[in-house]
Amino acid sequence: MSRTFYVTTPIYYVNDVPHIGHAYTTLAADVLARYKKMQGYDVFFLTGTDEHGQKVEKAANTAGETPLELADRVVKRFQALWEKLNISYTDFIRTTQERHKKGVAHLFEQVMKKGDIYLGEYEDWYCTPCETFWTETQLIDFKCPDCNRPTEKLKEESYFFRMSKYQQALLAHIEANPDFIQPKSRRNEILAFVKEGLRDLSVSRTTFRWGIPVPGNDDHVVYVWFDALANYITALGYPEQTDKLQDFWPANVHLIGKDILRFHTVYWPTFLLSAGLPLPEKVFAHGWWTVEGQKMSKSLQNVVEPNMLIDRYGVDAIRYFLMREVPFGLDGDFSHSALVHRINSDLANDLGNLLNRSTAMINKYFGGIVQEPAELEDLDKVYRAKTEEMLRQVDGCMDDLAFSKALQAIWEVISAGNKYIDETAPWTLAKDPSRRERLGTVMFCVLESQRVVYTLLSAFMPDTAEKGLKYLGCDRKPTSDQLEWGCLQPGTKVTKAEPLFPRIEEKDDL
Ligand code: ME8
Repeated sequence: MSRTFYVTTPIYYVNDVPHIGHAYTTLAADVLARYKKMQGYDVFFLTGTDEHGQKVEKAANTAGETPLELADRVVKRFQALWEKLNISYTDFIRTTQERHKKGVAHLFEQVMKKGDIYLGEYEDWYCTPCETFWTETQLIDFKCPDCNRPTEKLKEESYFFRMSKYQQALLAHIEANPDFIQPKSRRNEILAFVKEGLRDLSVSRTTFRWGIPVPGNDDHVVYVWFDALANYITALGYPEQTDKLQDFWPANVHLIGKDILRFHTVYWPTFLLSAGLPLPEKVFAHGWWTVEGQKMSKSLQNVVEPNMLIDRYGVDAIRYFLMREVPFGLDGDFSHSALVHRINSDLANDLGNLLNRSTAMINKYFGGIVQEPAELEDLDKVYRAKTEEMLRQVDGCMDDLAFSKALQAIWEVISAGNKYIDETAPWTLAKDPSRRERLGTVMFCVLESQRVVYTLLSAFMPDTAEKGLKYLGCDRKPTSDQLEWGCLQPGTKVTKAEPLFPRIEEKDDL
């Protein structure tokens, strides 16, 4: 039986067009999905859009469209961006799809049957951008404690979910599963929140219509977060006991931004506990991107538009930068100078140069043909060991979702490659006919190490990896059995590489 791996992104609201923050989460999921696929896992990678709720209804009114027209239009923007960013998702769920609506209604009924949903009345402060109710004591100057925007007092009849009933069970689960919420700082934050006690949660609305009707009471629509979170199972066919649901639920990891941690680690698990479904294995909350030191916001007009970046710098430069620049889990800053610096130093200089000089040399010395290596000398052995050690390191990093650290480990081997060439000085060996076998061995080592590097990089930079491997004469789809030293076949024809990443002059970039 094959091993399965299920990774999800948040489903994005359609009242906003995609920006670099959305691209970040989806890209991280893609890198993980590609890595796991390469490792032989049967991967299900889910993304999609969150199309119900007051926020979307309001945005549609402002735009003079129906909510569905707005959603249809914006969804295309998301899907086009994911294509451009080379995102290999398995399924794209929209919460307005029948399959989803049916699943949400069923989940709601299940929780109701359990006696965990009751009708009551709500009077509290509501933050529309966050779609969240707050008590008066939670407000800060009557503003939302999460986003600092004004709240309004709402009174409505509402269905409530007995979240309080699951406080102890959730606490026990978090305590028994140290990896359930990551990183650790986020886990501590949620532990403290749950320990303070959980209030019952309003899970329906009557003040607007744009949502899934509550089963048996059309005056209410299901609360948008109850609706949205269920996407992780409705996409697998829930409530039908499909093979997909059996194979992939519980998810291995929900990737989210830190802004929606509580929804994923308190609301969602308690809904699942009530419905008698297993909890996801891990919820990982990454940090927040600012832009040139400032919060990204429409009013500041500093929203970083990924399409424009990809057109300007190329998709893999952006993929590399986002994964490399900031340790996953921490906040980070996006700046053009940092991006240009990474492209020039890591991609053009380190990665590109190594490929250029080594493929040029083998063409010059051996007509591009890989030679049978002789016995390895100490320098070669150290280089080989470093390459093999990188494989172990990257594997550990990917388990921890430490993408930046994984790339760092790969770049150490790339730097070691450039140093290896300097130390073995193939141009000197080439002058001495008696050292021809040694020269062939040196060439073998530097090409073989890069073959392993590009195979690993296929998770991060799929197009670049494909190009690199092609130059190296390997055009098989990267799989884990190629993640070892010694796969490069003597006799392989290596092509002299064109620069993979041209250098960018800072002044060109204004
Ligand atoms: O919250 N830095 O959707 P959303 C990093 N529909 N990541 C960012 C970011 C930034 N500056 N801005 C946004 C919703 N993100 C709900 C989710 S899931 C069942 C429902 C990313 O469109 C990050 O992943 O507001 C964050 O969690 C997500 O976009 C919020 O997207």
